[in-house]
Amino acid sequence: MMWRASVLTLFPEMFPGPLAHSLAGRALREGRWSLAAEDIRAHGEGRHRTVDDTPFGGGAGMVMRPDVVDRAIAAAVPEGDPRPLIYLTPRGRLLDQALVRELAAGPGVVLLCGRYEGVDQRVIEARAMREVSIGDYVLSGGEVAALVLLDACVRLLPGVMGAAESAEEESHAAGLLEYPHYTRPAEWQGRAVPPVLLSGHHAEVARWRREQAEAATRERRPDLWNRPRFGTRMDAGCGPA
Ligand code: 9D3
Repeated sequence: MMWRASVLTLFPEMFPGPLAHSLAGRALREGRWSLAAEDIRAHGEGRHRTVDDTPFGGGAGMVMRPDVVDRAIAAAVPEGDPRPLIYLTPRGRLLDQALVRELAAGPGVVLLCGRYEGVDQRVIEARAMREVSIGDYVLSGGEVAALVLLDACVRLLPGVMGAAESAEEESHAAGLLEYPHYTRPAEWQGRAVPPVLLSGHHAEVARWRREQAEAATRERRPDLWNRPRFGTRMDAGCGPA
């Protein structure tokens, strides 16, 4: 079956947005995945279609009502739908490539985008939502985070990327930053390409790239560098003490 994404949002016009202009957009037109955006406001209360109210206990901002969010979910998701329901929130677990792979391997996703201060906790619990954040910075709502999650998942779907790139993904993305890239011209504004890349010595090129990747990871991402990596025999006690 096709991988299916449903997005619950107050801004359905934000979808597919930038995804229409990339690999994901071509795959969407080719029917390799589907996208449905459900307008939460269509399920709002009263003549003004109210979706939010003031927080119990006081404090700044507004909270999305559980009854409104629940009706939007009920309208978008039939009983027994196997897709995980994911609430994009700064309180969630960090999105990483392992979670992306897990979601891409499943039947699809239902994404709830919050606005204001967020969604009433009771509907999060009642609907057993998984809570996901895309990083430690403040966005104005969940929509851009939903677009990030979808882009990351869709490029892993069968037939979306070339087989070569997919294989690359499997072997290479194992915890190192990439080496730097160069193309023509060989000299530009007085800057030469590293000579080893023009040498034709494939083994030396491979060694230089690995060294560059390791140096960049050590300097820029000590969190990745100090994480146990497979294929380095770190696990066999060959790493730093
Ligand atoms: C005033 C306190 N804010 C917490 C830092 C509240 C708040 C900030 C931002 C409440 C909601 C939001 C909107 N953000 C998202 O909906 C969001 C998000 C994010 O801001 N950063 C990283 N990942 C995500 S996923 C959804």
